[in-house]
Amino acid sequence: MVHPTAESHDAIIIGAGFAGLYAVHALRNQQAKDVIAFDAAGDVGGTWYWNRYPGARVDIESVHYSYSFDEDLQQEWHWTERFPAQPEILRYLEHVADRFDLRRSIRFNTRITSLTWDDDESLWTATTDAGEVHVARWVISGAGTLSVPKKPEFGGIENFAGETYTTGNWPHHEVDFAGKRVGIIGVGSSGIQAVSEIAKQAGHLTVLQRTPNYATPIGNYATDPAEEAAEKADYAALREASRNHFLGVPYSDVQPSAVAATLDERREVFDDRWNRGGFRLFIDAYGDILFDHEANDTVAQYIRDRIHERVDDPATAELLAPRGYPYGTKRPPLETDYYEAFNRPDVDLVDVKSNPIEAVTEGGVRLADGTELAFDVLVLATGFDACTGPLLAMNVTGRRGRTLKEHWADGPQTYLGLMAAGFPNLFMITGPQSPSVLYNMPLAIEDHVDFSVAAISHVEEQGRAVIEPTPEAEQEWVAHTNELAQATLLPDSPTSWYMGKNVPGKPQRVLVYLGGAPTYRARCDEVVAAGYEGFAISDRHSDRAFA
Ligand code: NA7
Repeated sequence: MVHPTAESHDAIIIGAGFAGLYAVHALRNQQAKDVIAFDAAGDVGGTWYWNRYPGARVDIESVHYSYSFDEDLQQEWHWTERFPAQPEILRYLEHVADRFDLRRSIRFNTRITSLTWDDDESLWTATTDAGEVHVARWVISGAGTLSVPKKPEFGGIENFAGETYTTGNWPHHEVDFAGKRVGIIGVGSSGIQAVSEIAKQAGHLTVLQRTPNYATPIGNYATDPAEEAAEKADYAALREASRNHFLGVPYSDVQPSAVAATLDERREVFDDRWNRGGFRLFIDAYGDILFDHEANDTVAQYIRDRIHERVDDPATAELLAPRGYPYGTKRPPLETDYYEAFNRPDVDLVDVKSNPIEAVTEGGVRLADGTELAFDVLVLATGFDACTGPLLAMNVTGRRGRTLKEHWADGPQTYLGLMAAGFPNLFMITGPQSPSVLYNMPLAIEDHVDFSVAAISHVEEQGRAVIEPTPEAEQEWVAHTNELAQATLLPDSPTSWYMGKNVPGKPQRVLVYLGGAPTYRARCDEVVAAGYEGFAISDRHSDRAFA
């Protein structure tokens, strides 16, 4: 039974980042639906609202990492840098919210605490931490992929007498590092970006590293007006090329095989991609890097050599040089002067793999061998409960009282990474087992929102009310995504969040679709062309009637 004080809408949208904002626009402005969106943040931005740490910067050129849905928007907006920093991306999203009048449909500072499907009414009921109740036929979750910070395995943070900051939940006020002893835990993308900046500001910086990372130069530069004009002259073609690329960027120089190339040829290709920056070394060098150990070894050794060139102290360089897992199987970070930071006399590197962090103490951090590291400021760059965490945090209950937590007890189960069997009318934008973080996010989001909006229209045009994947289609998709992962080197990484391995106790199953964005998009198109193959479309009240 619907709650007596519930507010009723056509659709509930979760989040006000790239996904939630576009979903509000697509459903409300383009489809004239009554929508309400929620975000725990005080304003729009999603990831770019929370991740305000020093050095936070996008890893894909913003000319590509931006919305494509509105030609005037993409023509008029000007990026000042090739890879802009967080404040500029946030300004862009604020501009989008203003331009399309989105804020009036969004409740900020409001978190969804439960989402429950009503089998009889075929409606979702959402409760919020403000005690409100909302019902809607449709739910679009733009809750994000990297929005729930991981709880550190070590205890004692509450005992620390100094200041503690988490990269994924950074305060709005300026943090003053001057003259302070700063400790940073974690050298993923966030930690590596933060180290370069904090090193310049802190009295002393200690970097606590567990697994060294294959970080490569981002190659950022101020926007070149001629390059910008050329890109805007045919933006549509650029977007088309992005959508037809594995990672959603218009790179076109990938060579077939590192193994087949000679040493000199490889060196030339690696130097070129290294110098051009971004993800070119990862995705635009050789096609076999993610699939073949021998190919991967060539680029891994190249990166280690470059690290040794940049770090003065050979022992520090060796500690920073990753070994024992393939390049690209953990998300490769991009950096600016990261390795040079360790040439400063006021920056230290501590290996917490051989000597793990035991606990945070009143004065700093205690390691397993009893060493006490004294800090005034502690920065946690320890990562996220990726992909599944944000959805599970909403306490979702589907058909017949089955929770998403139960459904995903052995790892995520979805169809197309977009919906789960038994959770009707709930669209998970860039959900687990979709290309998501391995596809340029704004484009991945637009594709998913467009698919969801089209599916809603399709159901309604038929005079029906419910769409959900069949269990069989879901099982096939899970098997397919696992098979794709097994064909890559990804399972070889001991700690990769792509595989759910960074969070103790998390089921280890691949969280992303590894067939590449073009194959994925083609599959989605086939599904639609075949009349939403793999989905059951039914009427309200009825249990199920296949379309
Ligand atoms: P990541 O990439 O998950 O990195 C987290 C880092 O924190 C990584 O170096 C971890 O080491 C380290 N970590 C986590 N727990 C510990 C403990 N207990 N002790 C020592 N070190 C620890 O998160 P990021 O925020 O940097 O990046 C996430 C994504 O955001 C990024 O990939 C982009 O897509 C944007 P480990 O590797 O587990 O040994």
